[in-house]
Amino acid sequence: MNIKSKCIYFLFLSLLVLSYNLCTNNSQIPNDEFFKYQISFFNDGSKVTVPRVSYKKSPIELNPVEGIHLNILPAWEITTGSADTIVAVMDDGFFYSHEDIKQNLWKNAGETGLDSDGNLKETNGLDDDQNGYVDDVMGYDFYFNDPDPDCYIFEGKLDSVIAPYWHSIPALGIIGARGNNEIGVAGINWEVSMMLLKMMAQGSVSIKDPCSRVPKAAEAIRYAVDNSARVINWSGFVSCLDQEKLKPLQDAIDYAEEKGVLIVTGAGNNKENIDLEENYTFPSCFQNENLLVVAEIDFDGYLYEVERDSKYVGGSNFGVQNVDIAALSQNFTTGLRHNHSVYRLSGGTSNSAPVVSGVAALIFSIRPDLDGLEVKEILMRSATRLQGLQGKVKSGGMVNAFDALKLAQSYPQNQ
Ligand SMILES: [Ca+2]
Ligand SMILES: [Ca+2]
Ligand SMILES: [Ca+2]
Ligand SMILES: [Ca+2]
Repeated sequence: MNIKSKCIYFLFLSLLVLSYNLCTNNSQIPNDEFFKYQISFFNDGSKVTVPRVSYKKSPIELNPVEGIHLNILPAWEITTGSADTIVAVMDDGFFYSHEDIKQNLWKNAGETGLDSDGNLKETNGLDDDQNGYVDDVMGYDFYFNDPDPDCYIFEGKLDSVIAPYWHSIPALGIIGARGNNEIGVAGINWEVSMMLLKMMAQGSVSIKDPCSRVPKAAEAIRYAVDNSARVINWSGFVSCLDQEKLKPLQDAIDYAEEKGVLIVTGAGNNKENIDLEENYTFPSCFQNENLLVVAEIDFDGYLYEVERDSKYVGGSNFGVQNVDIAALSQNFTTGLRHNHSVYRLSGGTSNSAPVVSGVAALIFSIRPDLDGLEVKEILMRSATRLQGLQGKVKSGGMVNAFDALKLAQSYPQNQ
């Protein structure tokens, strides 16, 4: 883009924001540096150029169809989230010192402060809140069975030789990068409490027995439920099809369902119909009412497909029985590069699921009396129906933050 077209582009963006302000008297445009690139959250159907990453010139032109966005600006008129809402994030490990994430992390109140000997509860080697886990102040590392849900996927960290793992970083930013703090991006929730549950659902390490992850995932879900999470985002799966070995996971999801905890998962990226038994993936294909399975759409409103000239093959999974709703996955959000906080364009159903988790958390921030099944119903009913999703996902629609919050406001009170 030359200087002139850059100027026109930024002038256009300023006008877009200004005209939106004038039309709605809106004061909720966040001041975050890269909000202008977050067109998955809000756009007016104009072509925009977005960098793929924040640290070098790598523009990509995105051409959204009008109306294909999260519709977040009017939603932020109603709420920008609350630190009282706990969202558990299950993933492979966390770069929790990211500059735009660290402010919105859950702190276990029972493991903070001083114990009776004057030692810090978070490092005293004791299970101060007697929840079964020692020093679990920000969540837990179920993979290595320690309280630090770090982003290293090999035991002993080996910081100097092993790059930290990045998979969870966009999910955290989409759900809850701190908004309106002048740095980075705005999460769907400007404030929220994200609980970090490391369980290595997927990743670059080959595992001899994929079912070995099942008990860790089950334990993570039970931890989230027992420690007051309202939503669990699991942008992953277990590559296990053995029903007997899957039983602990099924039991844990049943337990979450009993307690009204919503579990949001990505549909997967194999461009397959996961209603067919040969394509089943878990947990997405369990039949629990508290599971919300998310497909990925492109800016044209159709299921995402990898470009035909790409060397990769793939696209969003679908299935009118097992996939519930869709969301844009190409979000400009938090990233990680050599232990540094960066920002980048995300993709894949791992990054459409947290969009739905983020909106669920917004709903809980104004309606903490609802349970996860009711919030799922609100998300399904308020989804924007799209022609490209008919016969592909159960709701036939993509998540719409403003419509979801409007419906949540009028949803009957629980007695
Ligand atoms: Ca504890
Ligand atoms: Ca402790
Ligand atoms: Ca650890
Ligand atoms: Ca920010």
